[in-house]
Amino acid sequence: MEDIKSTDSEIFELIKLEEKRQFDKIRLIASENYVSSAVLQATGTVLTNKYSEGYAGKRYYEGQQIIDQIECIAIERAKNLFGAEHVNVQPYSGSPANVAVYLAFLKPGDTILGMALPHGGHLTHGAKVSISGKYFNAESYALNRETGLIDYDAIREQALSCQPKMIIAGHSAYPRIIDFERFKTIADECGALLMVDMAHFAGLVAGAAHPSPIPYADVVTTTTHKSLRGPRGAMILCREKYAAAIDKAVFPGMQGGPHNHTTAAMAVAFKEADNEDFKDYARQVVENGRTLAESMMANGFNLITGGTDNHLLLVDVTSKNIGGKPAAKALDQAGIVVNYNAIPFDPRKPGSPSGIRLGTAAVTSRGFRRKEMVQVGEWINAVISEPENNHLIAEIAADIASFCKDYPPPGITV
Ligand code: DSN
Repeated sequence: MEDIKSTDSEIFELIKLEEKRQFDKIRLIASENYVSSAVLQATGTVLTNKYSEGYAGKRYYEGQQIIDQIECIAIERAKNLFGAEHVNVQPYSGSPANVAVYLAFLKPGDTILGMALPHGGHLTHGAKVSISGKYFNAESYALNRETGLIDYDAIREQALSCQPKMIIAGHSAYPRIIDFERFKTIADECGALLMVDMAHFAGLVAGAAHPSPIPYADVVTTTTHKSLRGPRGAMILCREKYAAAIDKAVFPGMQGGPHNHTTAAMAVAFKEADNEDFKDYARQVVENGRTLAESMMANGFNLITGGTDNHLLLVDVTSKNIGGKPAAKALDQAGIVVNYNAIPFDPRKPGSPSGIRLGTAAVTSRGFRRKEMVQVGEWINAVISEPENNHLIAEIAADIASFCKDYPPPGITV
């Protein structure tokens, strides 16, 4: 960092402060993680200097002797890790990856059916404010009002009635495992393609701690930076018969030159994910989710669906006489970083919803296990029970900063 320091001390200081924030706080945002130093190093290389529109062996600029090799390695590693027939590693992130899939298979005005945003779906699964809701006839499915679970019978009925061209499974805030086979049966019955967005749980799939959608879905998208613990980026995995359509949709359909430094960092992350240590990590992420759920419920919190099967928990905090937003703000002050989140059928507005979302991918990367997760649950309860007790919050923040010193995360040496 010496060169940043001398060229731009202002940005240098801010990077150091963010590094310290990530070290000192308990990061429970379900989509975040800590990447390794190796992944960080790959993102900060001269690969950022190169333009490479096209694909290996078919580029529109010369000088691709090295980039072609890097992209091919990333693709082969992703194919092996997930058992996919074809992979495109060029999408800049999850939203462009999803839109590229729509571009490959849909025409404006076609019907798509995805999980409703307030029920845990992603913006790009058909939310009206997103391009997916503006350019397509986006229908959305709700969760079961009583259980908070996906209601496959209701989705089947809705799909048979609205005849979507594509059904989207996957989520940003659903704490349970999805029955991909059931989704495929529904899609086949109404003649739809099945897309699975596995961004949140891709690391669990890679680590064999979650069922894989690959055998069932026509196409799978994922970011690479959540539970998969790679750089900010995304990929699309599909059957060979869709390879040409997907590649054409990503480039030239959606994007220009791929971010080669990101592609290299992805390759490094896929190598890191392809071993027994990563399997242990993925299992521990799920185990930590279960422990945190138990600890939260023992402290009187209401968990949507009554628990978790993956890395995330959705907690209705209103029984503690607080909304999701003030709860998240108080937790942040205390050194526990979460996001406020709508719960299914939330009676409150999205800007001030009933819930908070918690995730265990990042804290598991820094070595938290059962004892630590129980302690985290206790701290969350203490803060949410007295969100205006500034003295208590300052005390907990100091305890957390001291506690975190014993759990140095990957990629940070403070
Ligand atoms: N923003 C991500 C999340 O937090 O789930 C989804 O893209």
